[in-house]
Amino acid sequence: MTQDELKQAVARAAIEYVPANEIIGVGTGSTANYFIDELGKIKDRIKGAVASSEATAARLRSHGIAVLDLNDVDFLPVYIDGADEITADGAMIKGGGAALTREKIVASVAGRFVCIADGSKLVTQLGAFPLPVEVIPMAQAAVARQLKALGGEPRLRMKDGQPLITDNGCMIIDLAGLHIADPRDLEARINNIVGVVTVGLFAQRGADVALLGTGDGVQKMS
Ligand code: ABF
Repeated sequence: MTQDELKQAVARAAIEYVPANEIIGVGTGSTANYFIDELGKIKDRIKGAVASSEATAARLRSHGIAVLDLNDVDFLPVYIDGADEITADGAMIKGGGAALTREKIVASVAGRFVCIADGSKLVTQLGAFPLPVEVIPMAQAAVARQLKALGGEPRLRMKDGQPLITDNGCMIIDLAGLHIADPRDLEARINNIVGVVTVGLFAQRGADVALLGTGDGVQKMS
């Protein structure tokens, strides 16, 4: 199976985690897009969704799914999203799609985080994927210096020759060369750097369930 077919398979499998007549949280990225397309087929079974990015909001609306403001929702039974890397205990690196801040916010309100990914995302140790860190633009150089002191190689994420600007008006530093033995500790340390908005380590609150697409079918980790 191709990587896209694996992503489609886990997206279909994730539908069984969508409770009827509820509002759910929806992630960002190509796997999340396949999930949104599947959600469109059962849109009458749900009340609506809270999106983790403008791109996800647009895709949900294109299927006729109501997109709600998180401030109008007290609780989400489930949040379904992809990841760039995930370990067997559910710790993730996220943010390759530049949506890490809203992803972390929506996930924080959800009762259960269901990660959907092709099997290539499963790793024994996080860090091969450069760690995204969303920063306030005026602080990006100062934050980069402090991230370098942590042992990584910081690179400002660019798009069309300019620094990428997120949905929140911020920039992203990708921190390469890390070998993350203690994701929870590193998440806390980077969170404490002045000027950091969000670090793309989802370890203090990781995935409760992971659906991984493999050649042998969808494998469930929980
Ligand atoms: C999103 O899913 C991001 O946090 C992460 O970077 C992305 C993974 O992208 P894809 O599903 O396209 O592999 O949640």
